[in-house]
Amino acid sequence: MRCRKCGEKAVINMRQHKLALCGAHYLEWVPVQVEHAIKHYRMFTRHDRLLVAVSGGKDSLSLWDILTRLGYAADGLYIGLGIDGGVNYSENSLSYARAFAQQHNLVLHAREVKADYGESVPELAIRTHRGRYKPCSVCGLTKRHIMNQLAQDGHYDALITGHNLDDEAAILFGNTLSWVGSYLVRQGPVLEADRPGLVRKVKPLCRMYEREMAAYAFLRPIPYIQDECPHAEGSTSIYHKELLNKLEADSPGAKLSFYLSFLQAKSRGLFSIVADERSDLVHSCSRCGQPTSAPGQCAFCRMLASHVDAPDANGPLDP
Ligand code: Q46
Ligand code: ZN
Ligand code: ZN
Repeated sequence: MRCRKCGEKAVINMRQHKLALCGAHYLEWVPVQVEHAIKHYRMFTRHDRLLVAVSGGKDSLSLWDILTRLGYAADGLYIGLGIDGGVNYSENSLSYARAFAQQHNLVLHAREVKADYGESVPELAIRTHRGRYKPCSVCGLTKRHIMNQLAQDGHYDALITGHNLDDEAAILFGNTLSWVGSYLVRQGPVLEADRPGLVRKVKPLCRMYEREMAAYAFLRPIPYIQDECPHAEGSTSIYHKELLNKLEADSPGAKLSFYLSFLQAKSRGLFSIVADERSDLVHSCSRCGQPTSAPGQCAFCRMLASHVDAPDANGPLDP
């Protein structure tokens, strides 16, 4: 297989794009694709201050790298969850994020859930009975809360996450299986700050396959934590990713078309009734001021204060 641009030996063949490229041309091609998504979905401009949520993994560090290469002003935010899992997961992931920031002379805000709230994510999950063995629901709630708070306090124009196409297609697949309209209507490359206290959220990698991001990190090269979070094992979203990979293997481009067709249907008004219903759901948490869909405290503050299970009223199925 030869590079389409220069005829050298190709290092990646993207059947979904009918495109094979050598290492040098691939490293040029990826930022062009990301820039295209940023412009197409009107995500942000070079005048905006951006905050990238970095986990130490390949997607978020590659995204930070690409934004920096493209000339965007992006600081990083790392959230220490206090997850060990026998592989020192949180500590190791922080050291990859720190090393990247240092190497590129970038600002990294590092927050520790335990230092800020007295308990790590696994400890919160056990105390609040929201997942003794799987702290993912507590984790998602906590990360959303801290990311939004820090982006607001730091006056950032947008919060950037490294969700790739595989993540987005799996979330969409899960949301479609249960047909939760309010989740579907809020899923997309841009989540506008349409409620007081909510920071704009964007996903510039939403059209990039996970495999493409792994190849980018490998070729740059960007050292990143190879271990998955130990709690990811056996999760529904991984199962959905596997199903979609089978579909993709038989029908290259199926994941991309599943996601893009959804966005197209949404832009044509498929979920407009659900969107109208949500416009009434505007409340501010009485404790932290962040938006919530019910009067009183938000799901995060209720979780901190109580031992009782509380439904997450804050957002879509988004890890
Ligand atoms: S970090 Fe947190 Fe994920 Fe680990 S505990 Fe679950 S949600 S799996 S993206
Ligand atoms: Zn080439
Ligand atoms: Zn609150």
